[in-house]
Amino acid sequence: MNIIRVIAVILSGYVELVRQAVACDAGSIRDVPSKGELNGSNFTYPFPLKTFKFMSQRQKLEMAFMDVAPTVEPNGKVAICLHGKNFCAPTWESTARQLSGAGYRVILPDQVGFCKSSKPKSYQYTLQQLSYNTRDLLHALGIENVTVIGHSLGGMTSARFGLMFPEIVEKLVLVNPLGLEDWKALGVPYKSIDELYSFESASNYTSIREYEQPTYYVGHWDDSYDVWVNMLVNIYKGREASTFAFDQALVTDMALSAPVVYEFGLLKPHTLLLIGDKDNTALGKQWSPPDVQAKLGHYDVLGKQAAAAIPNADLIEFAHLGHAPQIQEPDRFHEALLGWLTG
Ligand SMILES: *[C@@H]1O[C@H](CO)[C@@H](O)[C@H](O)[C@H]1NC(C)=O
Ligand SMILES: *[C@@H]1O[C@H](CO)[C@@H](O)[C@H](O)[C@H]1NC(C)=O
Ligand SMILES: *[C@@H]1O[C@H](CO)[C@@H](O)[C@H](O)[C@H]1NC(C)=O
Ligand SMILES: CC(=O)N[C@H]1CO[C@H](CO)[C@@H](O)[C@@H]1O
Repeated sequence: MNIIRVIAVILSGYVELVRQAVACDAGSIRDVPSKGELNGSNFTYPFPLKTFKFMSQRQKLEMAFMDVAPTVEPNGKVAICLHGKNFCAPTWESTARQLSGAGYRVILPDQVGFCKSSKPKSYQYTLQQLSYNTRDLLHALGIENVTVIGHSLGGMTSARFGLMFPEIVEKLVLVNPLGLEDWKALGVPYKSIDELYSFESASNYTSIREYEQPTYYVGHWDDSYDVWVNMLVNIYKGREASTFAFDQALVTDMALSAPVVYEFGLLKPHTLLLIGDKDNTALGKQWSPPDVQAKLGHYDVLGKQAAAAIPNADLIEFAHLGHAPQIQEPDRFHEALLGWLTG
């Protein structure tokens, strides 16, 4: 009897070891506090927070993410929302509430180098690497099929994700994505990573607001936008300030160097472009000569071009909105998004 018990204990120990080895290989997930400082950000996250720990480029990294359960009868679908360069996962809060209220499970990650995720001292940022990290997070959560919703740089990453993993993308939604044009081919001068780093290091409330007001919000400013600027300033001034600025410089270089626009014809998923037409965002516009600036960031034209180039795409335009329609007019934005997803 005792022998059997001993064997059972040994066996269960062995099973646990194997389970841990498998879990470690696929990355591991743990709960972390939603409040307080994590990897250089002290922003309070609106839903329970977890991290996904995994190996990438010979480093142990952690991606912070929120996993929001449906608040009604589940529809069996999962949506993942990818934030832009100047936002973090919490900026999707109201969208996540809408989606979970429609039966979706919603995954909201912070990408590596951003927000509450690891800030590597060096990392080869590529849209493909960010897509792999995102796909591995979904694997670790046992999620097989997703609706991918990406804004700005997150939209550019989503397009790459859709090109790489069409078999797991049920639908693709690009909200004022970056990468609808190839900035360097249009004449944006090259900036070294050191120059980009100095530029990033100088970020403060004023510089971020001055950048966002004309591009994101068509010249208008509402006090409610401050929360997202302060979330970012907090990281630029936080414990990981210089590493964050360096990571952001690498990220800018990544987006400038790795166009997706030439591959739009290869995108397989059913795609929705949600475009604020007054957006004039273009990477490198600030340091380009006036004749180049004049060519860049015409989202009223770029949205239509992308919709024509992507084989199975629908386009919804907001004639009077800028780069962040989900922030500027959440009700109209969510009506359009949910209408398309469920329609
Ligand atoms: C986060 O940090 C900022 C500036 O360092 C501070 O003003 C703010 O109160 C902090 N917030 C929290 C929730 O700790
Ligand atoms: C996942 O999405 C793909 C692409 O839309 C679809 O072909 C496939 O049937 C879906 N798989 C499951 C298990 O829902
Ligand atoms: C904020 O940054 C801008 C541009 O980097 C700089 O000109 C300005 O002096 C800074 N303001 C403060 C209050 O630090
Ligand atoms: C790279 C890095 O510093 N990651 C840290 C992120 O935060 C978690 C939780 O505090 C730490 O365990 C990681 O080391």
